[in-house]
Amino acid sequence: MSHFSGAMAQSARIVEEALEILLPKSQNSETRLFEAMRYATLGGGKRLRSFLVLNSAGIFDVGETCAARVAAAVECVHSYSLAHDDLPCMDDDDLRRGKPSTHRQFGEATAVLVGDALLSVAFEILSDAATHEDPNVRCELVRALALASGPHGMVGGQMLDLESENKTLPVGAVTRLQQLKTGALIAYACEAGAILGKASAPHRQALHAYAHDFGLAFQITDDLLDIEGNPETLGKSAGKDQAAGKSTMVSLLGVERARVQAKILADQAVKHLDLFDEKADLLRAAALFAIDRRA
Ligand code: GRG
Repeated sequence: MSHFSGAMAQSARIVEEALEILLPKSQNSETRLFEAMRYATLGGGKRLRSFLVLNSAGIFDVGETCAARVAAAVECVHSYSLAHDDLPCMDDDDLRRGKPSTHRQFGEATAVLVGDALLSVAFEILSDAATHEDPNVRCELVRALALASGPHGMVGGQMLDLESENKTLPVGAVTRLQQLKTGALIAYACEAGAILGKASAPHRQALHAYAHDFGLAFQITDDLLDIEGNPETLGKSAGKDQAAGKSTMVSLLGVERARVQAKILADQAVKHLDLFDEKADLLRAAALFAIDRRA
């Protein structure tokens, strides 16, 4: 196992443990909801956003417990978005992380509630004093996640995505859609470390710029995998974008130019980290992982 994949696996273990403790578990009347929340969130996924939180926090020597709580909150929002995105009224997917999607396992109404509940739990985690002793830091973490996940971020991007079916969008519009739908939460994951560490403005801006290019490179790779990937390795269906008539960087530029564009963005992302020392090496490696991954 390479140093990078070992570090990814370690991040996944840290956030899995945090989520195991933070997600509700009980024998009372809400048992089915709790079970479905745990099904949607635990035991799967690359935990890339957690990796970004833990390693951006690592640059500023933030304690692992605080960073793990923020990573868990980000994974709650991410898992909610996947559970809702898989619903028949959205992307209508039966498979997620190699197992039946949440609504296929628990029914549509429960999957809607799972998403709603996970979003609330994310803010419950961030606003708890255990996440950071300084209430201003907690408030900033909450506000930044609200912006990244709401109408000015992920949900806004999802709306643009739904409206883009069977339309050819210009490259600029596709870039904006992807920045909102996928990029905003990835950017939050990178900036959260800087918020926790009360980083200087230039350090924060550098992480923001890294996340911007990282997010676009990650999304172009997702679009390439949708065309070229194997559903067994992906753990989800492939060919969805083409079937829905969606404009992606791959449909607009073609496979080869899209691949070149993803590499340019990943290299640019790494360049933005120049003002950090070797503590940012795993973030540098993550930018290359974002474009070389198979799932
Ligand atoms: C329904 C509000 C709402 C938002 C949905 C994130 C999203 C917006 C939809 C997911 C659909 C999708 C395939 C988006 C492309 C990029 C992406 C977010 C892929 C999934 O993220 P990974 O690859 O997943 O990090 P794992 O399973 O590894 O966590």
